[in-house]
Amino acid sequence: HRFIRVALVGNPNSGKTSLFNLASGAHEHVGNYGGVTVDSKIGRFYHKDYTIELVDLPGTYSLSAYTPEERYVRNYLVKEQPDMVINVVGASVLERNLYLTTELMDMGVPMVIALNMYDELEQSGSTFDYLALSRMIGIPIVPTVAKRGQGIPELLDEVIKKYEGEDKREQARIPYGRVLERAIELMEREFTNVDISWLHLPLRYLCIKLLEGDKEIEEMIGGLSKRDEIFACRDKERVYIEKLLREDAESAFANARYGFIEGALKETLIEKSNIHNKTR
Ligand code: BGO
Repeated sequence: HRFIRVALVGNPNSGKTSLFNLASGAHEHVGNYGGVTVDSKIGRFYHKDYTIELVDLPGTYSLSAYTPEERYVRNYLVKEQPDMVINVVGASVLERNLYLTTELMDMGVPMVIALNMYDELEQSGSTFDYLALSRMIGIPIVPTVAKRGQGIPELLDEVIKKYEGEDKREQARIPYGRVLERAIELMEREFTNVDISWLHLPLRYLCIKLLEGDKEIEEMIGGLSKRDEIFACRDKERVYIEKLLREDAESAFANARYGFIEGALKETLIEKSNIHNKTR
């Protein structure tokens, strides 16, 4: 009998609470994971031969360190290292919801996407080739209607499959474009021979966040002996990015994420109002 620790991450109103209640509802144990201003529920239940511990994290639009919710979710993922994340994505507001997905991808957390409110998507008359998106990003996507419990067993099956390594795909990297990729690469070089394994974060993520000016990540690496060189490179690259792209680094990364989402949806989502245009 195996034990899988799963964290639910998603925007407010994506249906996380419904999914949590339906999945863990009538079962064993509901407790609290302590937090000062925000906290999260824990449920434990069985699925097939597994005990699944599900943590419902606070709803959040992003994983920057601006709001208590954002900080809490990011710290939870870094410190608690759940075996798997279920990213709950509201199907009717895909573009906005997928922003968080791109941040989770940067963090390199293993995840499965619950494409929730699938009923609303179907009713809207739009068609979404979510399997094509899944192939594009290398992440399983399972349609769910959380408030009715639909799709939840299939979602948990995917969690187990991924946990057991049956899904051999690598999660895709968000491509940030020539200018930002070059800055990331130069930052990564600054970390040559620097041990960052204790941070439990991918180097690429660290470099992206430093370039974005993330204060929490900056503090995390403040004790490194090479900190001065790293920060000097960061400062230089931020100026360079702003000069070339005519926007600050933080906006440049955010816009590149939205650009990736827009491109991915252009190929996979036909909204009803657009069907006429696209099929001609
Ligand atoms: C109300 N499909 C549809 N159509 N709705 C869903 C689904 C789904 O798959 N899943 C959840 N909802 P939360 P967060 C409500 O509460 O789980 C609905 O914030 C209402 N309430 O029922 O709370 C769900 O935890 C009165 O809707 O999300 C809920 O992520 C009128 O989406 C809402 C209409 O779900 C948010 C809706 C008194």
